Amino acid sequence: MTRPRPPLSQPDFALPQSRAAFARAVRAIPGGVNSPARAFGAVGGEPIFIERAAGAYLHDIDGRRYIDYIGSWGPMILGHAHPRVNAAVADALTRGTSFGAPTTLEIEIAETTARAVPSVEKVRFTSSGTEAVMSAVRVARGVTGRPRIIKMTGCYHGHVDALLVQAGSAATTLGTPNSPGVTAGAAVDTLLCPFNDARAVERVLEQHAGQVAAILLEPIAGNMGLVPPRTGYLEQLRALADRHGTLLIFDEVMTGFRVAYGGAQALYGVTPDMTTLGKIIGGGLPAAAYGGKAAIMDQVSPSGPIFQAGTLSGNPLAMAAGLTTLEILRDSPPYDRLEAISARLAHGLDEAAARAGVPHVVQRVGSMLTLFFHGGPVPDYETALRSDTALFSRFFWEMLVRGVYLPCSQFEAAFVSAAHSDDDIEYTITAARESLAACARG
Ligand code: HOZ
Repeated sequence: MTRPRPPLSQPDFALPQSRAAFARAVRAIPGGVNSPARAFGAVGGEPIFIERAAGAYLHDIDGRRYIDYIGSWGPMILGHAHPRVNAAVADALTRGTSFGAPTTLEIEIAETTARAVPSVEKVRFTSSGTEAVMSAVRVARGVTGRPRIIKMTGCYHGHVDALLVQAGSAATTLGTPNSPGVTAGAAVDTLLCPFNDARAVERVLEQHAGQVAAILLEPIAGNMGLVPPRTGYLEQLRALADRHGTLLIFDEVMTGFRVAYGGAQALYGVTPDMTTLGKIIGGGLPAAAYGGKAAIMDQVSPSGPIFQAGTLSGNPLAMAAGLTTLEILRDSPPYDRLEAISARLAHGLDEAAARAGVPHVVQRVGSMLTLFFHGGPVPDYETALRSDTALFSRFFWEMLVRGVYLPCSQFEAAFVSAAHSDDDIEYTITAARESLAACARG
C-alpha cells in the first residue's frame, strides 16, 4: 500500500492552496461552503478543498492524501470513483442528462429498492434526503388527516422547517438547533421525545390522542454521533404506532443499504410504514427516495391527491449510479467484511483512548461509528452533548495531520467503506494511538 505522507507536526500543516481557495470561497458563498457540515467550524479551522478522490482516499488541492472516513457523509460505501459506477454514469451521459420524462432505469431502481427494503412496496424518487423526508411527512399527514409529528431530539432529517427543532448534525455543531426563519407555526406540530425513550413517546401519544400522524426517527441515530437503538426500542415504537393509528417512519437516509442491504429495518426486524432513503441509493449523485406500503404511496399524485414533484427527480445519471451501486451491494455483498474491519477499527480506537487515559466510548453499528469523548454509554442527545468537544477538536487535527480525515464534528458518524484495506485500518489505529497520546500530553 502507498502510505499517506509521514506525520507532520501541526505548525507544519500548511495548506496554502486550500487557504487561498477558502478566502476566495467566503467572498462568493456563505461561509465558503455549500453545506455547513463540511465547514470545519466545530473543530476551529478552515475546510480542506478536495481535488479528487479514489477508493478510500481523498486528495486535496495541496497534493496531500487522506484516508477518508466521511465517504461524502455516507454515500460512498464502495469507495470513491468505483469503476463500475463510473462506467454506468459515463454510459448514461452519452444518452443525455435529463429528460423531464420517465425512463426504464427508474423502474429498475424502484423494483430493486422494493426487493431490498422490507417496508417498501412502492417508492418515489427525489433529489435530496431533505425532500424525501419532507414528502414522507406530508404523505403521513395526508393519509392520516392528522397534523402532528413526533421527532426525537438529536435526530436530523435534513433542513425541513418543521424538523429543524433540536436537530443533530450541523444544526448541533453550529449551536443553532432552532434556525431563524423557522416560524413558530412551522414547528408547532413537531413534538419532541428523547431518543431511546419509548415511554416518552407513549406519554406524548396519550396527551395528543388522535393528533399524531407519524413517529419519525433515524432507527440508528447517526447525526448526534452514532447512537444505536436500545434493545426493544424500535419494537416498542412499532407497537405504539399500531395502537394509536400513527404511522412509523424510519429515516434510513444514512442507514439504508449501509448497516445491511435492507437497512436498519432488516437488521432489527422491525418494519415501518414508510421509509426515507438517500445517500447510497444515489451512488454518489444527488438522489433520494421515500416509500412504503402501496396503499399509502398510492395517495401520492398523480395516483392520489397528495402533491409532490421535482424536475430532476429520477435523474438518469443519478439513477444509473444508484442502480449500479445497489446491484454491486446485492450481488457481491461487502457487509461481512465491512463488519470485520469496522469492528477492528472500533476496537483499536477504544484501546488507543484507554491507553491514553481519555474518558471515552466507541459506539458502532456495522460500518458506522463514533468515538465519543464521554466516559460512558451515549444513549441520547442530552448525553452526547456532554462529550468533550475541545478534546475532539484536538484529536481531529492530530488525525488530519497524520493523513486521516474524520468527520469534523463530535456529532457525526464516521463511515467505513469496502475500499478501506486492512492496512488503512491498521494505519488509522496507529495514528489514533499517536494522536490520543499527544492529546493526553496536553
Ligand atoms: N446528513 C449529513 C451529515 N450529518 C449532512 C451532510 C451535509 O449537510 O452536508
